[in-house]
Amino acid sequence: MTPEEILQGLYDETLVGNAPRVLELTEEGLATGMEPQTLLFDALIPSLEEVGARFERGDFFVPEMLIAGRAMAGAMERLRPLLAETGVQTIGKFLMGTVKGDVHDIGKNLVNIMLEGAGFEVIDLGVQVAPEKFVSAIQEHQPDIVGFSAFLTTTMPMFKANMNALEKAGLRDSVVVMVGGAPVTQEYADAVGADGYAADASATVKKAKALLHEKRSKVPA
Ligand code: B12
Repeated sequence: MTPEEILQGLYDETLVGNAPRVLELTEEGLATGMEPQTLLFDALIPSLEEVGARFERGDFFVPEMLIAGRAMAGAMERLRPLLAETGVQTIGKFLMGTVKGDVHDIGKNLVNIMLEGAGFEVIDLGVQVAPEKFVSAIQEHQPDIVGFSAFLTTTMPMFKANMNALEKAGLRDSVVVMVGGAPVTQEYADAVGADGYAADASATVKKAKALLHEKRSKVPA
């Protein structure tokens, strides 16, 4: 198969949620020397975008979304070590979780992989993370940055709930807060008082590094 055929196949088979075939095509792409990033950004992610568009139009329902998501996640597990392959030293600690009420984790997992690739130590709390769980994990792990991921307009308000919980626990000044997820915007991030927002995984890495630099250059009072 040509690289174009592999990308088209990955796109089509992710769309219909054919997980075994998606994994086979991922293997085949890698075996022919294609970059893991190419498989991800030129086929897998565009396919999930199309899944979302079809769901919005009413052509797809939750089960279709679920099997497409699973097919994508299977390929991502295969690509994870390749994307995260790095010789660099740990540059900072990043605590990440999807907010309470929300089970979307593909975007979050991708961000984690890219952060690991850039040298961050990532602690992933998973999905449906309640404010008090973020608080106790921050106390336990003392991360430089905490990230809240939300994919629904109905769960985005959890950002504010999390921020309030951090304030109450006296942790707000000790940790940098980043927010993200499909419906999140810079305006929304500003409105809840987050320190940073990024629209995708590579922008997250850039922003996280910049915020870390800023944090470390601040002289403690
Ligand atoms: C797959 C999927 C599902 C799967 C999730 C599987 C999983 N394990 O994640 C399942 C089937 C479970 C699901 C369920 C639902 N879903 Co859904 N889902 C999607 C879909 C198709 C893809 C999401 C995805 O993974 N994209 C791929 C990643 C790579 O995308 P990404 O957003 O670009 O992620 C990047 C950024 O957001 C950013 N980022 C992410 N997290 C973070 C965190 C930080 C700190 C930072 C800085 C950056 C960052 O970096 C990521 C990587 O580049 C989207 C449609 C879409 N296009 O977003 C709908 C979508 C998010 N779902 C939607 C809905 C409505 C639902 C349901 C309510 C449906 C229902 N009626 O039950 C339920 C809710 C369940 C719940 N309580 O959470 C809507 C949300 C609408 C809204 N505005 O609120 C969407 C937008 C579909 C649509 N177009 O209507 N869903």
